[in-house]
Formats: sequence, structure tokens, C-alpha cells
Amino acid sequence: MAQQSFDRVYLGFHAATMAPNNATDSSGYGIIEDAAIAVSQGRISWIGKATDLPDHNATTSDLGGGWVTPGLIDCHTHLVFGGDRAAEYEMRLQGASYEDIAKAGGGIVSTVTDTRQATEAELLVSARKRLCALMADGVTCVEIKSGYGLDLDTEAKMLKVARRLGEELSVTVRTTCLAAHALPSEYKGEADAYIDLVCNSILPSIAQAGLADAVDGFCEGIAFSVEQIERVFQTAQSLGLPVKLHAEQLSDLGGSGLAAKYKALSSDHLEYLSDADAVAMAKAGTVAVILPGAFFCLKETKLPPIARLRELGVAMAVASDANPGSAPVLSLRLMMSMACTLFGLTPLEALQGVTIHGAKALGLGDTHGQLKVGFAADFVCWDVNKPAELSYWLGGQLVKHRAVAGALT
Ligand code: DI6
Ligand code: FE
Repeated sequence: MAQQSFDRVYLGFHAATMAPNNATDSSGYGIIEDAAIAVSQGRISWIGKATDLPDHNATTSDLGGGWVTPGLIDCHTHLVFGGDRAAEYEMRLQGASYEDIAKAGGGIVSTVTDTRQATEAELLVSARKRLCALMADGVTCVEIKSGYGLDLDTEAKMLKVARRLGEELSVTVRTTCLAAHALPSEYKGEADAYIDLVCNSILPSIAQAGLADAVDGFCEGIAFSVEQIERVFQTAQSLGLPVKLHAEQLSDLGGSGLAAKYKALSSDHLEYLSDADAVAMAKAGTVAVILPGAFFCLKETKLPPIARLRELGVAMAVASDANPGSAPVLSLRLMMSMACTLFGLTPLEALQGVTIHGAKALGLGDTHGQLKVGFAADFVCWDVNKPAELSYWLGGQLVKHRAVAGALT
């Protein structure tokens, strides 16, 4: 038989493909023991048991044991920002609440001041460090939001930095414009006027410059109402951009119902999600992104309705929410552990949350998050004996090899 022309072949591992229809395994992990992956032009061109690998003359790398999974996808981060909020952390440890600090002019708005002052080069340096930490822990695809600019120039500056990170580093970056994150102090008492600025100036300019892949907002008592967010969503829709939402983090305003109405890619946080909105999300195919890092750091006690979301068949993604206030998180695997221990996900669900479902939350479900022919050859080889260990260990270095677009990095 003629030799297959692959660019490269990997073997010497077991694979958890996370592909649900894998014929050989019904565990949900899509397990292939003693597997091989062939890569052509950055994509998987063959995957199966090593013994079935077609004849080929490509360079072959033996990964030397362990488990290969799709590269982890962190579908919700705020990695680009100026300054830090360690002082606010200390205030919260003394008893001040996140909302009290926000109302007193701290919180998100204080990071806005630092981000406006920082140069693009400074933002690049600090965000690169944080992104490299996530990558070292297995992330190959990350979403990065703006939202600490709250004016056109600074929102654009943040998104340019995010795009630059994707060009410079071996990681896929998706960008999201979160101009409707908080009310900037120059618009105090004039939230509707700020939403006018977002809809008439910021979003159209960002879209025109091709700086955002999606639009997000914060629907909350300390941020924007359902009506205000609906205007943002209408604008996004008219610009051809998909939407996502921070909703039901601190209270139930019904933001997730609105997100479902606009066929949002995801609704994120969801501690206070109502049953009606969970049903609406299921019907719309909106992914529930759960963020146990923010839950943990804010010492939240209300749990998102995981059992109900599971029962309704809502895809659940797990993300870091990496941000300077509510979630200074630099490990997605730690979030998998917290999703299991704090929220009751199974280790399988946690891994699905950072692979197949994380991809769906970014609109990348047809190309990322599974090891399948035609999908991006982004994968991690882990030094573990079984996939559940990815949620089990807190910390440590479990990544043996990391490949992006078929090349080891
Ligand atoms: N919810 C969050 O968890 C982040 N933004 C949001 O709307 C927190 C952002 C911050 O505190 O800086
Ligand atoms: Fe967030």
C-alpha cells in the first residue's frame, strides 16, 4: 500500500480523546490505549491504536508514556490588566465585601485607573507572565477579555495586547470586548450614557478594527441591568459578533435568560441562576461556564445549580476567570480540582469543561477541544496514570509535553 504522507507522528502514550462518539470506549473520555496521532498542516490527520497506524515515512516522536488529552482551553480570563489588587485582598480578609469595595470606588474601577496608565508594552510584559503560567499547566487555547479600559483607546489597547500574545506565543488566543464591565468614574450616575458610548462608539470601532471575536457584559447590581445589556447585545448582533455574559454571580437579575434569548455562546458564573433561566440556556445551547476560583476567593456560599444543569444537559465549561480582583488564578488544573471538590463535578466533567465544552463556549467546537481527525493538533502529554489525576493533584508539574498545531513547544 502507498505510504501516507504525514508531517509528523506521535506515539508512546494512551489518549483521552474527549470525542463523545469514540467507538472503542463509552466512558466519556474517548480512551484509546497505546495510541498514535499523525499530524498534517497543524491538524490531526490520523488517530487510533498505534498498531493500526498506516505505513508512513514521517518523523516519529515517542512521548515515552503518560496520557495525552486535548490541550486545555481556558474560555474565560481577564489576563491583561495594569497593577494588582493585593491590598484589596487584605481588606477582604479583614471583612470588607467585594461589593462594598466596588461601591467605595475600589475593585474593577481601580484596575481601570492602572490599566489606562500602563503602556501597551507594560501590559504585554505583565500579561505574558500570567499567560505563560497557564500554558505551563497545559493551556493551549485561551480567551482574553478587555474590560479594564472602559474607553475606546484603552479597550483597544488591551485587545491589541491580547492579539499580540497569540502571535508571539504557542497558544490560540480568542479576544472578547467587555466594555460593559463596570461604570467608569467619569460616567458616575449616567450608566445609560455610558452604554450609549459602548454601543455607538466602542463596539463599532473595535469590530471595525477586527480586535474582538465576541462581546461580553457584566449583568449585576454593581454593574449593568438586563435592559442595558440587551442594548449591548443588539449592537453586537448588528456587528455580527457572538455574545457571552457574566451573570448571576452575586444576585439573580435574569441575565442568563437574556443571554439565552440572544443565543449567547456562554453565560458565566451562575451561582444565583434561576431554574427558568437554566431551562432557557438548555434550549438555546448556551454553555454554562463555572468559575470556582471566583467562588473560592470571594468565599461565596451559594453554589451554582450543577445537578440541575447536568439534568438539563447544559454543557458545563470550567475556566479560571483569571483577574486581579475576584480570581487571581494562574492554574486551570486547580480550577478543575475546585470544580470537583466545591461544585460536585466529576473529574470527567471537569476535563470536559476545559476541553470539549470550553471549546464550545468560544465557538470553536468544530475545531478544538477533542482529539479527532480534522481538529487542531493541540494536545498535552501528562505524567499521570489515569485522566482523573488531572483534577486530583493540586499543583505540581504534570505536563510532560505540549504540542500546538502539531509541533512540540
Ligand atoms: N466578574 C468577575 O469575576 C470579574 N469580572 C466580573 O464581572 C472580576 C473583575 C475584577 O474584580 O477585577
Ligand atoms: Fe470574569
